[in-house]
Amino acid sequence: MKDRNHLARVRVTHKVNIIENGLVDIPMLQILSAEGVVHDDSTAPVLEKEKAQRILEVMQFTRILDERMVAAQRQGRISFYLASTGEEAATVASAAALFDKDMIMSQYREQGALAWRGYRTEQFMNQMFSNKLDPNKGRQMPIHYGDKALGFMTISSPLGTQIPQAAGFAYGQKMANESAVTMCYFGEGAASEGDFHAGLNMAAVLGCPVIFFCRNNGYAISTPAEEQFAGDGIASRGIGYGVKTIRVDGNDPLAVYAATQKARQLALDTLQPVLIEAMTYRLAAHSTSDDPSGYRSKKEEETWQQRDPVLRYTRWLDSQGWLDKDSIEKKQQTMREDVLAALKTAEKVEINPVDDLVTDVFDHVPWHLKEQLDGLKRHIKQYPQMYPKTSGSVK
Ligand SMILES: Cc1ncc(C[n+]2csc(CCOP(=O)(O)OP(=O)(O)O)c2C)c(N)n1
Ligand SMILES: [Mg+2]
Repeated sequence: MKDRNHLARVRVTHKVNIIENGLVDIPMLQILSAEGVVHDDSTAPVLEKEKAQRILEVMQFTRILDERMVAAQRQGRISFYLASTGEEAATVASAAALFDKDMIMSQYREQGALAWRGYRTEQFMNQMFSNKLDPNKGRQMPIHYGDKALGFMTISSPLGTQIPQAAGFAYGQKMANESAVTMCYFGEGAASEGDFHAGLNMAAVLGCPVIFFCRNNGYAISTPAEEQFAGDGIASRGIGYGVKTIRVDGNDPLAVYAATQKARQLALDTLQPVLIEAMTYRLAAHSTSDDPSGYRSKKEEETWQQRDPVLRYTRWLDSQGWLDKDSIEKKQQTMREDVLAALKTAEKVEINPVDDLVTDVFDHVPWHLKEQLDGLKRHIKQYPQMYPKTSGSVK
């Protein structure tokens, strides 16, 4: 049996030493300035033209989808939406640095990563309108997307659940000798959940090739980061768990791409997790149920609008001679039209039969669910005008 020595890494001191917050300096990688200029050419990632242009297109698509769906919620067409405005670089550029065979487990504000993977506009719509074409059969709130073919695990509402799941999934990838990693997205607020700590520790101890990607956007609904934790962000926690850690400017697509590319390579080469803390800002409201004017100033928002990742990246693409302004404007117009057309189509598709509420979970529907279903059917029969067959006809 091997002799253990848990003092092996312990240095003895003869003074009372206080280890303070800030002792470990965790800098933030930034490759592009807010003006879209590369600080140091030697650190810029190599990106071919088509991929570089697609990153912009997907960021723009995400922003258009967000604008349109917030409006659709305001018109009463969907019940809920959650925009990622201001965080498009964090999600799109990180997904762009992955391979298709890598698994993605996300929180809920990562529609950019899903769009990068090729989730189609009509798929977004069918999910949000809970219609018959939604693979989740309308059992989830809007924005709880998932797609097996694209390697994107279905989103779940309770915060942090995907973090230990991602550690486990990556462990499976390692056991199966797959040359692939798991990408796990979450917010800095979710990092307060016990699942974050369990997930990171498990991944570090078991050696799981997982990238923990924290979007530190400054808020968990109305709670600012300074009221959530006293430590140096989320990055400092990675070090505590023995997880290799990178802090990156989350509004800089080139830095996010470079950091994720490096993290992926490290995770695969060392069969160890890597934590990325992307410093960004939630320019949007938390969700359509939230009004940020009650807890933050316009001035603060304006400061972050100056750091708009889409604008920063557009300037860089232009400096490369890779920006065709006319075609970009045309493409954006087409995206707006496509989103609107897909929305109109999806809201006309029938919603799922109520029986779907109780199927797929138990082999035989238990009596208490059957009783509730029968009660619901009687109720619907009594008030048919309140329960139209398509969500587009809900008043
Ligand atoms: C276990 C659990 N607690 C509370 C909530 C309610 N809730 C939903 S989102 C959210 C804030 C999460 O903030 P963060 O992780 O920073 O993500 P962001 O919304 O900023 O992208 C909270 C508290 C929840 N969904 N699950
Ligand atoms: Mg947050």
